[in-house]
Amino acid sequence: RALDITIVGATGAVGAELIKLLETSQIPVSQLRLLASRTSGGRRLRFRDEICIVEPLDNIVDTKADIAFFSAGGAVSTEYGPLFAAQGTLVIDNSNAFRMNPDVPLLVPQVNPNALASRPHSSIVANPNCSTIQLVRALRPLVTTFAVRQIILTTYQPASGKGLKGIDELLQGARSALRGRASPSAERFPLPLAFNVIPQVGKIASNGITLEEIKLVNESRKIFGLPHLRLTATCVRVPVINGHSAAVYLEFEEPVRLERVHELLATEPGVRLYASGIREAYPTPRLLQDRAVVHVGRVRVNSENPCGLWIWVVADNLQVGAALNALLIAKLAIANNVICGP
Ligand code: A2P
Ligand code: 11C
Repeated sequence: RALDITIVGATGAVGAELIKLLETSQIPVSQLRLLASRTSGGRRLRFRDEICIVEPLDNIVDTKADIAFFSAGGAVSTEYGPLFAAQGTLVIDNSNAFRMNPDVPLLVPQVNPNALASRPHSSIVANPNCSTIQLVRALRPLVTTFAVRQIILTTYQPASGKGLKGIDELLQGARSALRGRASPSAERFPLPLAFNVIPQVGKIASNGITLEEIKLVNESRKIFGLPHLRLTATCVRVPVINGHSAAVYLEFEEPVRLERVHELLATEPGVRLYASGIREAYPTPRLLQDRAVVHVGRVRVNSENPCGLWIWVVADNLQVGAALNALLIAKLAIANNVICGP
């Protein structure tokens, strides 16, 4: 049957991707409700053959739908997510609000689909952080085939991680710098991002680790069901508009054979491998061609340690890392018959 779908945060960077992906998906939609802040109330957005009028979230009384996608930040999800869920709506939440709640599946359909075998009691399913999604999708065949001793990575995260305003701040900063003007003050980032590299994504805790670095560890452990997985990261903001990159070092218990790694990555659904004899060069965020897959290149064994492997992972954070994963969660929920609430 056709579904009633709500998108909270419909005017944002992830919301816009979600509307585009939903439009071309096979999901039958009887009603699409688009919600955002008061400033966007009355905006008109096209969906398939219809024009939808954006409504302010805080005007909403009726929170019943088959599925509500939330992508308006943690505070909005915390306040409104449970209200929608209490009405029988399946909430697919893109924020950090519920991810580590034991009654909320943290789902990457290509990696841990069984986490949504039945409807969660909370009626909420969490979409992981964008940098986690591309990481676990690239690591899945390696982590499930070999014994991993530890994983060390550095991420290179773009302005779009901070939404449309983040992209705007980068572009404005770049324009000012090119005109020889003083940089506008940083609002979305800790420092001006244009022509800069900032080793901080999210708040820094008292132990010196940032929130983004903590999310990568905790979320990867939950998704893989490996609570003791040894993973550590440095997350860096770079002046790129869109597309996360990560340099990932894996150390295994045994020496690793490059041909076997190639085989595993080349046959992993939704992963595109760049390796000699398979595809030339390596992926970069600006020039990504297929934005629906995870791109892996620079695959090499550590010449100083045969148990060590480096890979370079790039993906569209708004699509693979957010909207597409949310849509695939919805498709899995439909296929598993867990849409209907109490
Ligand atoms: P709006 O565009 O009206 O501000 P982004 O991540 O690109 O910054 O987008 C954030 C999304 O979340 C936007 O759709 C934004 O709406 C929405 N949003 C932000 N704050 C609220 C709020 N308090 N209530 C509802 N939607 C919100
Ligand atoms: C960033 N990864 O690049 C963040 C954005 O927990 O969903 C996504 C935050 C989250 O700033």
